[in-house]
Amino acid sequence: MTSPPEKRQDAEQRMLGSVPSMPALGRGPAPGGYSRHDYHHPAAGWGASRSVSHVLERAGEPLEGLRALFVMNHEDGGFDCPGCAWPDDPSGLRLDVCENGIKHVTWELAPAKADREFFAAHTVSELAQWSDYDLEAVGRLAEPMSYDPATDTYQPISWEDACALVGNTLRGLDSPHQASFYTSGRLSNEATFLYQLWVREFGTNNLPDCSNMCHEASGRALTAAIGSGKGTVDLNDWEHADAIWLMGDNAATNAPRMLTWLAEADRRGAALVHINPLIEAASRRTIVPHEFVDMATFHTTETGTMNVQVRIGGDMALLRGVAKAVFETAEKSPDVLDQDFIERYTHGIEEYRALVDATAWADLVRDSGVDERKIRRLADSYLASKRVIIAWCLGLTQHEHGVDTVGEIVNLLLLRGNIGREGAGPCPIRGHSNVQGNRTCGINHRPDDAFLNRLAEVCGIDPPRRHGRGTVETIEAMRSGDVKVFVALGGNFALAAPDLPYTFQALRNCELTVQVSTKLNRSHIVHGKRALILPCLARTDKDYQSGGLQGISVEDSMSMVHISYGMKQPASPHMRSECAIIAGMAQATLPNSQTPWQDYAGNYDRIRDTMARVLDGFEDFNARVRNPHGFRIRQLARDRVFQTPSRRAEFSRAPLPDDAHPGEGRLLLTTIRSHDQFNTTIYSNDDRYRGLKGLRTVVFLNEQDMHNLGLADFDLVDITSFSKDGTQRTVHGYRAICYQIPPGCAAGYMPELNVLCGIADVSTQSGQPVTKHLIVEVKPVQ
Ligand SMILES: Nc1nc2c(c(=O)[nH]1)N[C@H]1C(S)=C(S)[C@@H](COP(=O)(O)OP(=O)(O)OC[C@H]3O[C@@H](n4cnc5c(=O)[nH]c(N)nc54)[C@H](O)[C@@H]3O)O[C@H]1N2
Ligand SMILES: Nc1nc2c(c(=O)[nH]1)N[C@H]1C(S)=C(S)[C@@H](COP(=O)(O)OP(=O)(O)OC[C@H]3O[C@@H](n4cnc5c(=O)[nH]c(N)nc54)[C@H](O)[C@@H]3O)O[C@H]1N2
Ligand SMILES: [Mo]
Repeated sequence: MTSPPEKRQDAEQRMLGSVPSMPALGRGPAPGGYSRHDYHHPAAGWGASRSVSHVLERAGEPLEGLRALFVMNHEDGGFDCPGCAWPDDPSGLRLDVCENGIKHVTWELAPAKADREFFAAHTVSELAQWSDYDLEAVGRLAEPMSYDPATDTYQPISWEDACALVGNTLRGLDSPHQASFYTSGRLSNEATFLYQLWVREFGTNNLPDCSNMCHEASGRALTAAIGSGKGTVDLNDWEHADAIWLMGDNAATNAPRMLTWLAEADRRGAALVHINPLIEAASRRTIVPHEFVDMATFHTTETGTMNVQVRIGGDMALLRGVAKAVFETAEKSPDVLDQDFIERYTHGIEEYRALVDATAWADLVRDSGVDERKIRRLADSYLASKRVIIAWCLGLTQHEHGVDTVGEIVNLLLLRGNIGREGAGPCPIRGHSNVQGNRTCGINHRPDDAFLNRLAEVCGIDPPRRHGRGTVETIEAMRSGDVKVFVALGGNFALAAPDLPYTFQALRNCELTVQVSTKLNRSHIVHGKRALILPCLARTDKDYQSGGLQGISVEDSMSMVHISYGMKQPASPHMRSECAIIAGMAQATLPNSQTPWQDYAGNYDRIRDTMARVLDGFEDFNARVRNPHGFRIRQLARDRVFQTPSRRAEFSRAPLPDDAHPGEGRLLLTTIRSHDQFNTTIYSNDDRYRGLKGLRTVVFLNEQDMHNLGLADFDLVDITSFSKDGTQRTVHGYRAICYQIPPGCAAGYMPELNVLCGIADVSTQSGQPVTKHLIVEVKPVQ
């Protein structure tokens, strides 16, 4: 790397879109040609298998890659897919793998080339100019490294010295609240439990996690409404639903194994409703991924019966419109409401009904962007279905009113008793493979007293009671100097967070940043004054401890907990398991601790025994987790036991948001994933189902808006966002693309566009960055 400094400076700035008059750089591979066409093929199928063979080829380990697949998500000795949190098929009949799962697994199987030679050859300033794709493409991290400011390189450090550095720095703080401990949702249940135990024994609840940017709104709304932060349905319910609504979820890309269930639902005549500003691939046709006969004969299955193209942020108005139509019908036919259920199990319907009655159709139509006729059709479909599942993902949560919107989903379900019976219920589609388990096992910056009391009693510690900092609060505190040490168990905080330049500065302010990771990423490049990279085993790696080969457990989107064993030798002998790393850091931090850290790290059964005593639903954990398909954590709300203060399911009564219109000349921008990425990990610059090749620095616009702005496809534009606090941010050199999206709405990719989400752009309801609801102006580059 010998390019002159001023040129190199450009690459970093262009990835942030901050160089005027220059096309921005995306975070994928080096840009080449680009093109766009309409995608008419079914989702999954041969396009998927072609894309998979490219990934395997590029990884250079095709055999390993394939062998891994055949044990993935299988009950005996398999490992849990490190991709999304969609459950495994309990019948075991389906080869439950998908294109994107294969990409994630292959990504983990890389050789450990990020070693001391690599780091000696590249300064951190140089690496800052590399794309995020190039950083991860180096390979797995091989050994612990410590940042040396004198040479601006990472240098090898022993595990003992690394742990001592963490322990000494933490003990040197004035208060434990000056440290913050992040989790990304891949951490196993066992490592999660140890992590929060270390942090709470140390003395803080500063446990931000990726959930603070993901489904926080769902958890809060569900807890208020049904007394549990989780969905109530399982796959058996998916098999018995008469209608499945999919709101704000791009299933073909982000939970592809769901396609199998959507196609089967369609075959038995269930109504499938897709509510999304974009018409996504799962709402068209699919080839069910596991049905190779179908692939060979090119037999496709419908996966969509109705598309409702809601305005960005218009979901709550849409749901309320459906409720209004249901109440209107109930005036003539009261039985369309499940009176028995409502009387026995719910609270607040009269106030809710009055609120809905008082809302004019004109407001509902304007705010949802969907006409009254279509809303009434949706209501007819709802009434025609005995058993309804409403599933949703980020399109609903990353908004100012995410909590209220999820509350409105529950309202609608409650009207017809669509909860706590077969084939019906609320179903948040969780993101990372163990993000739900992380919360179950104690990652929560706002823990409740009951949990802390159990932890205190069983583990003999005195956990802090004061609530800690979530993700955005942590960024602000690092920026102000209130948090001085940042530890991350996985993830890529620097890039996943909002307001990238602000977050970068916050991380750089820290005295020490510690990243426990599998691959090199931006969060190692944007670091504190001192910085550690600690390489850990991944889901596919065999994990040997003093007690022999260890398995870890995870919980999927539908509360199933099962065990997972790695299947290959680690790519480097210096990697450690996450449990071992946490135990090492904990011992160095807490020299007088009574917690048996080394016993825990030596045999995870020991951790599970303790977890069984602390966590509800984990009784007899060690035995039950070894059942062929694990076990389901009992969901009381599934049995109509609602642990709310009223002991009933609560109708929420939130006013409609008044943010439907961003102002003259402005658009609402939502940030989404392409088909070829996993959050901040970018596999290629393509987005197959949206027909786009070779480009990530784009903004999708409605035809009318393109016309008004005088834009043709691929014209360069600048995008300026307007933050809640009155500040503005601009990315330069993006390319406009005409797309089927409602007028006034725009979409582009995360993490590139995270620059546009100001640090103040956080929901007051959930603390989540409102990354699906940014107010922007798009201007052609002159
Ligand atoms: N392959 C792959 N799988 C993944 C991930 C990945 O990056 N790659 N990420 C994982 C994680 S952590 C998560 S949380 C999930 C994310 O899964 P998704 O929620 O599907 O992720 P996004 O791409 O952000 O897509 C949001 C969807 O919501 C729609 N949308 C945007 N705004 C609105 C709105 O206002 N209303 C409605 N109704 N819809 C809207 C978008 O058009 C898009 O279809 O996937 C998980 N699985
Ligand atoms: N604008 C915008 N921003 C968003 C979102 C959005 O929709 N729009 N979505 C948000 C959401 S839903 C989420 S979940 C966050 C994601 O935020 P994160 O979870 O922080 O980010 P990831 O990109 O999933 O993290 C990838 C890194 O995790 C590490 N890793 C992978 N596997 C393992 C493992 O097994 N162990 C350990 N220790 N490390 C591992 C690797 O080093 C890899 O580089 O981003 C959020 N940011
Ligand atoms: Mo997520």
